[in-house]
Amino acid sequence: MDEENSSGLFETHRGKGRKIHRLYATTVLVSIVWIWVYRAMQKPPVYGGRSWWWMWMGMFVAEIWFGLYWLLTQSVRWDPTYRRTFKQKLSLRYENKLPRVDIFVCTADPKIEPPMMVVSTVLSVMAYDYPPENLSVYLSDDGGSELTFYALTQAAVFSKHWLPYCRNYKVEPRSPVAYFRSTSQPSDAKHDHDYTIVKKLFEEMKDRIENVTKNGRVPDGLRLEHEGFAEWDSFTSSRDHDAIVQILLDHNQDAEGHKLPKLVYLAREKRPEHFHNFKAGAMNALIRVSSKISNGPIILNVDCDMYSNRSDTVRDALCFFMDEEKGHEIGFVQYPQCFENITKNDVYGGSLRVINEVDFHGLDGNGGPLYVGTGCFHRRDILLGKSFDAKSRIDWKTDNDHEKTPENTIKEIKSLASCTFEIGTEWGKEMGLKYGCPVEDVITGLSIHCRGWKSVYNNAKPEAFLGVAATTLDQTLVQHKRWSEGDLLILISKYSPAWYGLGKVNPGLIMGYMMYCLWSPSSVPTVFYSIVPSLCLLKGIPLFPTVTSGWFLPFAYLIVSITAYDYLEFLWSGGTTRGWWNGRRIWLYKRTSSYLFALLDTILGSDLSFVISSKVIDNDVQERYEKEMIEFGVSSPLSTTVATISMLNLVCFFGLVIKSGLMDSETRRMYYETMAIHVALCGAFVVLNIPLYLALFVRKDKGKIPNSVAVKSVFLALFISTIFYFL
Ligand SMILES: *[C@@H]1O[C@H](CO)[C@@H](O)[C@H](O)[C@H]1NC(C)=O
Ligand SMILES: *[C@@H]1O[C@H](CO)[C@@H](O)[C@H](O)[C@H]1NC(C)=O
Ligand SMILES: CC(=O)N[C@H]1CO[C@H](CO)[C@@H](O)[C@@H]1O
Repeated sequence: MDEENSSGLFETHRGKGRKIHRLYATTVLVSIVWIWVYRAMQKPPVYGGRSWWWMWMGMFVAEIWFGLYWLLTQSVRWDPTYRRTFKQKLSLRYENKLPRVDIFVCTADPKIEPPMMVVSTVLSVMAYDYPPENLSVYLSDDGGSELTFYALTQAAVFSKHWLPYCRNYKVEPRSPVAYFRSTSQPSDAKHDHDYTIVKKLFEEMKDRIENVTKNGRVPDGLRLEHEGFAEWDSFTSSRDHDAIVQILLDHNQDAEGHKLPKLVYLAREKRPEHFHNFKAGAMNALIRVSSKISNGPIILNVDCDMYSNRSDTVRDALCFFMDEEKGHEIGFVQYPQCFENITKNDVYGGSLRVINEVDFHGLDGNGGPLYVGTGCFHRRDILLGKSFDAKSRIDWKTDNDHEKTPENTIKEIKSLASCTFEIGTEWGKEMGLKYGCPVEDVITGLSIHCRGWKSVYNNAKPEAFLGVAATTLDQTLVQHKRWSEGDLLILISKYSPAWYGLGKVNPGLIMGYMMYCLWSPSSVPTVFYSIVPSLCLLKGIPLFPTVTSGWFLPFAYLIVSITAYDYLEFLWSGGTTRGWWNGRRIWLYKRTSSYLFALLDTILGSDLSFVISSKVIDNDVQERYEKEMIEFGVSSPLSTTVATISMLNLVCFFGLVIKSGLMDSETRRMYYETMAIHVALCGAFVVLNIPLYLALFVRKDKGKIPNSVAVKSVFLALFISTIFYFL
């Protein structure tokens, strides 16, 4: 279908090859059931005069878990859906009636999120190809930092030159940092002249901001430049201060006399005795404050490290909301989380490749992707708690009355951002983002789905938003611990997809949510499977069928076909072979450490680590990252667990080599036949972990495994295997 012939503003395709996939999935399901039957019918192994039934049961439970979990993953592979928008048509029909759009950027700490990065993101969204009188950009600064405020005042000045430059030369991307990093001097004389001027202004701004950031305070001389700094006179600390609201640009004019978007700085009130609910609290304050300033019916939410890489993204999203036929059902439009810092073979699996290219398209087919907290457009009324009503449609043509924004004094606006405003209201419950969960965005998205709305996933290329991915192993593991813990908390909360969603949303979508909610419980069977079969090699206790038995078939088929499928899917999603292999390693590390600790923390109610992953890293870490060497570096319970499990497999592997060396050839042949799957599993773990062994025994750089972790893991591995051997 091309743009002319279809009537809507977007079109939807179903994925290809669904029949073949379903056939394949059926064969996998048969093998899974076959294995269950094997476990149920066969007797546990007897060794040394004892029955090892507990191991057998453990394997059985793990295989039941993996089988059921595999079924969940099929929900997102059953009916993948792809979207395409028609921005030209939007322009033809609605160019003069486009709605107001409010953009929320959230930052929390100037040390972890450098002000220069934050303002670059702000500038990228201010420069959208969209009528500026309908665009308002809000920066919420939970750090309440005058450094960030200073950076924003500088960005406001620079925007007067940057926006006309972007408009005149249609530059992409519109984050100045990304633009000047990726482009060279233009050849056209006039463009070249303007490029040089803008680049100089940019470098000067950057120097000023970085100088102030480095000094950690704004010098008195510079404070006089903007009256807004007076707000910091009564400031005690980032956790104890009044609300600060500053309208830095109120549709002022740029250097060429065109209007600029509104630009607002907000630091909500903070008091030590009031809990602030992290980002959800900031978002809710932004929703209220913006309702008195611009009150755009569409809200875009981006993280401060995710700049916009495409200037037509707002128009793109509006094609969904303003579609005459389907638009009124759509609650939010989610864009993928993409990263610019991914190395070729993606050592930390940070690109979320399969999630972006497979899972989310599948979720879209089942009623909509999750809200992931960044790169997401919402309708304001839906965020405020509105339920779906098939009869109610928005008439965008009339809902664009600028005069409706009431004139409020700043004092009234500030009261909306106070600590006490929400007391006794539905904010955080039925209104705005939900509180009480580390992944507030996912649970908010779920409640929107439960109120009857659909969401859509728009994965158009080039990528619309680009962020910074984790560049050390520890950051990766900590980040996944937080995600998996948050998802588990959703599962056991009042808003669990398992009971709250039941009957309200498509069962396929419930399965999709469950896939993420069950990340952390999956750690237990994975840990069991990655330790016990290897340990059994030491004694020769067979937990799997021998090669010559018919029961061997389903195991062999599953191991080969699932690995091949996974590999092909990764390549299809745009990855490399090494990238896939690296991804398998990180998958194992995440499952055996992040997810396990998330589970323990949830059960014990402890908090082993709640850390915001830092976006600043030093030079030699960056260098090793670019060389794709895994950065172990720090000693933490997470890395110790990873190292111990890997060492245990290495010990078992050596045990096997020694043991089989002492056998005569006939016994050895028998042994390998009965223990074939054990040998394959243990061998695969050892090969997968080669980079870890190198980091443990060979590497000398700072990113190697610290000695304390090395000693602990080697000792623990030897201890566990010795105990088991004499058990
Ligand atoms: C950086 O800050 C210092 C101290 O405030 C000041 O003396 C210096 O001139 C500044 N440098 C630039 C390039 O702005
Ligand atoms: C960002 O946008 C540019 C220009 O449209 C495009 O060439 C580039 O591929 C995009 N970056 C990524 C990482 O997709
Ligand atoms: C924080 C960080 O690692 N930034 C890097 C992201 O990737 C670009 C290009 O590959 C580097 O220039 C940045 O330093």
